[in-house]
Amino acid sequence: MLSIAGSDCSAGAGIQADLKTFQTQGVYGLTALTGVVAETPHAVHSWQALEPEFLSDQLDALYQSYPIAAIKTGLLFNAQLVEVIRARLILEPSPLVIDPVGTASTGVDFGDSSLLTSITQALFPLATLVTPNLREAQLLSGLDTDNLEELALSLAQKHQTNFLVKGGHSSDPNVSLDILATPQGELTTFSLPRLTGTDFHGTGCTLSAAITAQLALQQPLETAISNAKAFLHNAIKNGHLWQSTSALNTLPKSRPDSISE
Ligand code: PXL
Repeated sequence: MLSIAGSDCSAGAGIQADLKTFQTQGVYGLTALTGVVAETPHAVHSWQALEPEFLSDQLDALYQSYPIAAIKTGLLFNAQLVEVIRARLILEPSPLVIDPVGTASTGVDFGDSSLLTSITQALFPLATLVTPNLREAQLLSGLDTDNLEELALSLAQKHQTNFLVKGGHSSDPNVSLDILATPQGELTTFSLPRLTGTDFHGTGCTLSAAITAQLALQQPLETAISNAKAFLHNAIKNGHLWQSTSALNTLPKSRPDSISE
């Protein structure tokens, strides 16, 4: 499977999170890089998008040599890079999970102002699933509500594809709630106890990568999401903590420096 995303040098989010997740899920991961971010979970220092031709070359090279079972997109930086991806996926469709990333967990905006619009117009029509967080869902729908069901239903109907609206940034202290809406108006709730204490960077990337891996393994969408959510829950529970710096732990077993027992 293939992740088209940016590099997070601290390896908690971005293409590094995707590759670790693919590996742990037991699928072979390919990567096409859109750009590079110099950052840690606490601070974004700088970033640079790659030239569109260079993304195109990576995709050409991969598509010439590998069968690609499923694709995930992450940080895409600008409309030109989005166009390169659209041109390729129109020629060679496959299950596509879009994580509409525009902002780091620190709140820094990576993309230019046209990024979300171009992802919406160019890629949503090709998507199997879109996974916005609460803020992204509000921006995409134009609705000023915290109601996850309303946001998911509105987006799924508007774009005629499946939307998983993630409640990670919502206010409920006890549960972590994500809502799936289909274009037919069906709703499914995914709920696990919320783990508190450490705010991990890269949870969105890890969840969408795990869903994509599960789809590549031929799981139906709802099973793919609930398996992926359980995987993320464990990665948080077994997370690493080094003084004030933390990271998800997607390794299958917890390590001695994990924050859980
Ligand atoms: O978590 C969103 C994200 C995605 N991709 C890259 C990132 C980040 C957050 O910082 O750096 C490359």
